[in-house]
Amino acid sequence: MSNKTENSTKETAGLGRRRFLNSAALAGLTVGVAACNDKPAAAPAASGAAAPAPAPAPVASAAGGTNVHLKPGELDTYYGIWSGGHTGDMRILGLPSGREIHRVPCFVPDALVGWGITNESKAVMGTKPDGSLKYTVADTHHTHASYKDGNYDGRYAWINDKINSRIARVRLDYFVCDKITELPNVQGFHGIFPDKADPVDPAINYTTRVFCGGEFAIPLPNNGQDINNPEKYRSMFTCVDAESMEVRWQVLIDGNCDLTATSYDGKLAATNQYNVENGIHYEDMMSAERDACLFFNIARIEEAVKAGKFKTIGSSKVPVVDGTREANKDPKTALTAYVSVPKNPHGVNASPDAKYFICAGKLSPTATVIELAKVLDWFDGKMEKLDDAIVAEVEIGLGPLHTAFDGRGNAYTTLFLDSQVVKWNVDAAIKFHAGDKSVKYVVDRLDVHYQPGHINGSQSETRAADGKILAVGCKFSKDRFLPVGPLHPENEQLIDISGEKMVLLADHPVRGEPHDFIIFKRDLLKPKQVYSHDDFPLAITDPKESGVTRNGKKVTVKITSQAPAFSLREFTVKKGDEVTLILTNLDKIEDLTHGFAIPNYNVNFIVNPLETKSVTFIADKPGVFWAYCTHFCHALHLEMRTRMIVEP
Ligand code: RUQ
Ligand code: CUA
Ligand code: CA
Repeated sequence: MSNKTENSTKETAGLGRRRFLNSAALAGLTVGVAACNDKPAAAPAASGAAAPAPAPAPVASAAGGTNVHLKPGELDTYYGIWSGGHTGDMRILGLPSGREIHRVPCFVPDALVGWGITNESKAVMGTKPDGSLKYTVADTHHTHASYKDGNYDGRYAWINDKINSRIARVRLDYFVCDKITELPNVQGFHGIFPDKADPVDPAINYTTRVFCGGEFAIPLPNNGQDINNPEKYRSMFTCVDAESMEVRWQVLIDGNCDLTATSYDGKLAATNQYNVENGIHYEDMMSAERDACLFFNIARIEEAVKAGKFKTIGSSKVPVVDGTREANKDPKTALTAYVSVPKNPHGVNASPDAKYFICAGKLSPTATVIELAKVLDWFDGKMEKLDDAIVAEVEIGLGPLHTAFDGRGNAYTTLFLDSQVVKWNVDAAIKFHAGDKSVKYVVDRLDVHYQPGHINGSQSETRAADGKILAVGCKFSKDRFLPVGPLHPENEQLIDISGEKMVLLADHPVRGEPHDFIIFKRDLLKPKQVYSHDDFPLAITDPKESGVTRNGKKVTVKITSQAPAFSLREFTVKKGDEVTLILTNLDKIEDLTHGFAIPNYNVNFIVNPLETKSVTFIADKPGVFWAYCTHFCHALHLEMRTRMIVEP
């Protein structure tokens, strides 16, 4: 493998270690992390020029003037949408302050909202035949929002659950999850990215598809056959309809999917692959010197589906087209194109000028710049060698993972092993790669704390990248916060990128493990703060409709809330009844939320202004149960209760 070396003298000192990692990537990875863990964090690691300097004191206001300390009452200028990691939710931050404003439960129950407790949320989450939740764990990694004209349009955001291969959609008007789809025949659903335009119809300049990368290869169908036949294991790339959330089609591939990116013209989607080896064992996945960035020709895939050139797998009705290497040798008809990328790459990111996808090398200290126009040329039969689409492959540092952009031609890549963010100029890297070794493409390096994974800049993944701030998800926080036992928070750091040099602005502890996030201007969202009464089929319009109706053992209880009282002071059911309780909040004032909890019945949920929710439970315990308002709403909040009487 011939990696170009960059020519700055600072870099040369570190090259020995870089080369070592290059040739012995696996060993280097282990050594790198261990070295960092063994040392007191503020002490420079023994890695020559790349040694992290002692942590600088946070700078409140950088050269660019980004002030992270907002005055009381002052609002942030950006929304951040964060993946919640193991909590299976989406977190909403204000930036640059870094304050967490809201959490949107998606995959995992949430006791405040009643997510996983109310009938409406259970219907979104999915239940077993007995009515209990199908899943109660999740692992969210990536979140991205819908586009129009190359910028966020504020309609939706999507988030993945890697454990159970689910994709959730969040409405950005109410900040609620409204749909969850489980992908068929896929394990380890990892990368996710909405398209930004239709590949054929230019009038559709907004998101209509969401692409999902399947990371783990499994026997297809995974029903106990082919367990001992690893050559039969396959991964798939999945397209989900942005509106219906139905799975539109899947592509059977060689190797695996990791992260996902989409082009601004809608023609291409791609996933980086770290396992072109199709390895089942750990070591096998690192045997090849080069893996791939796998491109999908969306228009051709959809033509093939239309023409019936697909199969289905197991009980799934989803059309599956053949994207394997063998079936796609002829560029003129190929659905897929495997551009080679050095050893086990991570992250693939689209530059805001719409020209390039950039893959980070992970086990190779390089970034690979792939020109999209050239990939399209290959599909059109105008370019013979697919790898000629690689316009730069340059050394940037150890363990590169993800890349963000400032809209001024610079890329910012996290270096996991170096615990740094490296700022590099894409055009300069292309010139260097083309042979002009006098070009300095590395602009700046900044130590971060520690081992960064994801990175994203304000508006970075849009045509409107504004180059103001950068957030970095550091996987280890070590000494940066008060110790709280063995589990350390992660450290999300904020960086000012408005000037030539990056300036570290702030540390924020986060619960593990957010992974990915996006940052965009606040005026792109127009959230609604009061529901529309008509949006709820079960809504109660008049408090007079409140009461208990019985149909055999099925009992419906209708209640309304208006501060500071529930419409029913008490209601009576019988032991053994199946009770469905419907609560409409008739308060229509912003910020007037009520809660409803029933002791010993495991019920708690909130109703926001003009919202209706319902719960169903068996009244299996006789007695008196004071159902009460759990959300402080009024001076008489504590008095806001109703007596549920369960007759023996
Ligand atoms: S991955 S640290 Cu799940 Cu987003 Cu790259
Ligand atoms: Cu209603 Cu508290
Ligand atoms: Ca590999």
